[in-house]
Amino acid sequence: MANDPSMRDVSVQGLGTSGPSGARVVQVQKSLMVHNDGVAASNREAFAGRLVLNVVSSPGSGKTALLERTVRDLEGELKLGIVVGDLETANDAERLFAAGAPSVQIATGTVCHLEAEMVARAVEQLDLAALDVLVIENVGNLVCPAAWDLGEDLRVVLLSTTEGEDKPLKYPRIFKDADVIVVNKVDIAEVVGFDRAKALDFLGRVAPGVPIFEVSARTGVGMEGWLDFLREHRRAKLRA
Ligand SMILES: Nc1nc2c(ncn2[C@@H]2O[C@H](COP(=O)(O)OP(=O)(O)OP(=O)(O)O)[C@@H](O)[C@H]2O)c(=O)[nH]1
Ligand SMILES: [Mg+2]
Repeated sequence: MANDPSMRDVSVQGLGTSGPSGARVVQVQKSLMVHNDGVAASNREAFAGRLVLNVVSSPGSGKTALLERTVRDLEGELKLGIVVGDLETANDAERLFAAGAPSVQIATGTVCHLEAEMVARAVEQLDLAALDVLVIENVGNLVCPAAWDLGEDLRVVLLSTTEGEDKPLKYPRIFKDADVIVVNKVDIAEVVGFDRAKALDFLGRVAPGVPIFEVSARTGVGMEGWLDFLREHRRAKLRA
């Protein structure tokens, strides 16, 4: 957790017992964010010409499952490359590679989000010129990734039906910053008692006007709208 902004406060304060710790904490956090924003801007330049997604959600809501299906559904049409962050294991990169996408795993150790520099280093292992879409699957967390620009065009936020409808109200920052929201696991919505109307109402309040796709990464229900959204944004990126 040492690189999460809020946790950085805690750890720096713990060390700074002999000075004006408050001022120094702000300085450290600010310089980290300024540095990150600078690297994110150069990522954006380096990634030019391809659509770049930053996919965020709580652990287990189906980021990798959605991406596996997206890669398979777009095979032969759009070439996706994936950078994926987790605290440990290369499981997700292996799944995504098996689905057909070149994939790079970042093991963040104790850090609960990806930073622009981590992504820049990971992308060196991809043949960027061969990709139409670069996807960054962030570490599963509804809080930490919010502040960190990675150089993406679109921030994709997932909410799964198993998490409860109130998550957009409890974790508004991440939903507020979304460019698109995917509600996943609609195949089991009924059995887990998911109140769809309530969820859409809460999402609409926190992220008004943001497009929402309701899908099942498992069965494929609802995927067409999501895929069309990607196609359209890919075209817009090329025009720009
Ligand atoms: N029923 C159902 N299960 C799903 C769906 N999508 C994903 N799952 C299951 O949910 C679990 C977690 O899916 P992942 O794709 O690993 O979730 P994730 O968000 O990538 O998880 P982290 O990377 O650990 O944050 C797995 O058991 C998936 O099979 C879905 O649409 N319906
Ligand atoms: Mg995953």
